[in-house]
Amino acid sequence: MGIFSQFVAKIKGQSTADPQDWQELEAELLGADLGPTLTFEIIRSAKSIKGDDAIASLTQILNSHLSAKPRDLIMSNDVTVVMVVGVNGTGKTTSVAKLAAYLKSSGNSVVLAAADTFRAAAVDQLQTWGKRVGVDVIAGKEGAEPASVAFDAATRTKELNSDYLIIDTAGRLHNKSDLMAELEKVKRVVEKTLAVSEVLLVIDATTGQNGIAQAKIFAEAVEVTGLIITKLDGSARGGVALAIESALDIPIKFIGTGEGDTDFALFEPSSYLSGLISD
Ligand SMILES: Nc1nc2c(ncn2[C@@H]2O[C@H](COP(=O)(O)OP(=O)(O)OP(=O)(O)O)[C@@H](O)[C@H]2O)c(=O)[nH]1
Ligand SMILES: [Mg+2]
Repeated sequence: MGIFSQFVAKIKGQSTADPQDWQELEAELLGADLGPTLTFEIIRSAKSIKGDDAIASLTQILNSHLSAKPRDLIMSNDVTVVMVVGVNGTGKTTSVAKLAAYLKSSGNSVVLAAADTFRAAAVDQLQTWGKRVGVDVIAGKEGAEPASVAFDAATRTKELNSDYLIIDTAGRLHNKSDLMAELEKVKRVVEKTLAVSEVLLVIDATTGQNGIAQAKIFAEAVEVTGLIITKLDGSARGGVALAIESALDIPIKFIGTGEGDTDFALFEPSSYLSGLISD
């Protein structure tokens, strides 16, 4: 059920919403992680809404808070390199595998780089995914520098002339500046061989408003070109997607809706918005 659906149902047939309707909507939006700033802006611009055109008006208002930047993956003439970054446990490795499966299903050759060298299990996890979705995984020795693994992967992928190289990185807390600087280093080193077309930040939809703080700090450390919002399945709190786009103008490119490799899709603003508005 969309976060606006109760509001729309209540004001149907009414000329305008009454004060109690607005209060209820405000509570609903805050509860869905839209955050105070966006909630206030939406309510302010929605004040003129009439019952009979509520859906169209709300769609237009919400749409104006989404990014106008393109949502397709930025392609390179050479191998297209995608780095996947984010805080611990947001779903980076799973999203790397899902993205690989998605690209492979449309006929692309894909190589994965296991640049999360922080834990041995991280490399195993990516290799298991690589086998499952049928793509090669390039890994270094345990404890190797993430930048050196990424560099080797870039060199190999260029030789192989694959279409895509997707680099999995270790989870890191956005307030750890040395770890944030490491991401910039990984990017810089890869770029000795291949341009990095995309840095995709993975945000867990259930982390709520903290997702905005994460996105802000990651975007300061490395040029984030897009977002993957994960765990949108079973989450009534997907409003954080809208809040991040509105605050930072970074386009959401993909969404994750489950643990399987096909639980992944391009972010489609119109279906996202109608999911928020209708029931
Ligand atoms: N329900 C659901 N679970 C997900 C989704 N994406 C990832 N997960 C689960 O979230 C957990 C963490 O996923 P990982 O891909 O290992 O996360 P990570 O960001 O790579 O974690 P670290 O490398 O430890 O930082 C796993 O149990 C995944 O199955 C999703 O879209 N929906
Ligand atoms: Mg991982």
